[in-house]
Amino acid sequence: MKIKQIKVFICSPGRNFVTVKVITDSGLYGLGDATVNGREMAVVTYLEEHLVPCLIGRSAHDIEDIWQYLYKGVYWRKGAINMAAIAAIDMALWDIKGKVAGLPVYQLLGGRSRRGVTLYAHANGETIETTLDMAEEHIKQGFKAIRLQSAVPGLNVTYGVLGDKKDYYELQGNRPLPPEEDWSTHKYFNMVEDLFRQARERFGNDVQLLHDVHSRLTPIESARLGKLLEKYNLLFLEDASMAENQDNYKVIRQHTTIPLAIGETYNTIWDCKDLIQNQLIDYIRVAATHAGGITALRRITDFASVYNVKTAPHGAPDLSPICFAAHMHLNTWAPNFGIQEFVGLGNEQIRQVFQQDIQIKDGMAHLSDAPGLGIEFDESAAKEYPYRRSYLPVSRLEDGTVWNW
Ligand code: EZ4
Ligand code: CO
Repeated sequence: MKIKQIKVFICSPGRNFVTVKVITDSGLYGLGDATVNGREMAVVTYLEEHLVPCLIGRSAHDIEDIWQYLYKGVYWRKGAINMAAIAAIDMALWDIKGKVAGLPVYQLLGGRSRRGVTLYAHANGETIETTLDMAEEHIKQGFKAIRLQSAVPGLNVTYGVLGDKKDYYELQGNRPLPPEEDWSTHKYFNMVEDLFRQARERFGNDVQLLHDVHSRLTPIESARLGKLLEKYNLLFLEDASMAENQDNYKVIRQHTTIPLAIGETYNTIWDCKDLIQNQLIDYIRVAATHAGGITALRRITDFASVYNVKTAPHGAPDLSPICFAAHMHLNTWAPNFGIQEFVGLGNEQIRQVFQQDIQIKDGMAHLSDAPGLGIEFDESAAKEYPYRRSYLPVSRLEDGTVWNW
């Protein structure tokens, strides 16, 4: 079964997605997600100009060989654009293999390890009270784990919070240039403990709580935050600090037992190797789209299991439903799965373009037994939503210094 054609699509059903369709001479095809938020066209060009010509005529069954060929063969290893392109091809090939076998991909990985996939929902608001009102809605719907993000008083916009202007990065409006947002660590510390204290007062101890720092703190500041929040019993603290230097997490670990999670921007196992093998983190959050597909995530997952690190795949809206499907198969299989981030199954336009049968019940997600990844992509619906250039925000300290967004 040979690869006959590879199509690359970019569409914007509310936000931009890059989708790859690998078509074989048997007529079977597979789908993959190659979206890199804010840099979409770089991946489209990279695929069309550099990867696709090398793949026509190869056996669609050689998933591992194709992965190695694209990874080792490029010489310029790693990188967000390169790894997203490899990831999309890889997902599509797993999709094809599942369709040939007549089995969902999780069966090819080793079968089911659990009844369903536990999700955590997002609650965010302009005040602590409205954040907790949203959390209460999720709890009523059956969610057992909630990420809390609340606006920092005195800052123009806060990461993860839908501001007055509704200009939240998740929506991707008309953004000819990156918007800019303020950051103040001092003001953040004045808010964040109250958020979790009030959450525990209101909801008690059963619900699992999470928080995303979005890399705004230095390691010693993260350590201080970890100590402050230990008594509120978080499932994990996400992206407490940047970890290009993986030793940063040693500083945090020396001071606090708060569980730590990181990895949504990572592209390969090498970005998290030290963090995992030194047991400096508790959850690895790599995404199939950004870290090299199902083949790469399976490898990272097995490596992490040796060191008691669980998986908690990134689940933001800029990962397409194809990536979510890939995560669902990995999560259903992985013996060391932890939790899946979840922001809903997309708006009406997204569900028109990407069709899949995933059931959400009592805070868990369940796959159908459709073969492959179990997702369809409607090419003509996608054409109705043309690409629009859009950027993630840039962060600055109050004196104008560029900071981590
Ligand atoms: O900011 O996916 O946990 N989720 C996140 C995300 C990221 C976006 C960046 O494209 O941190 O919201
Ligand atoms: Co995050």
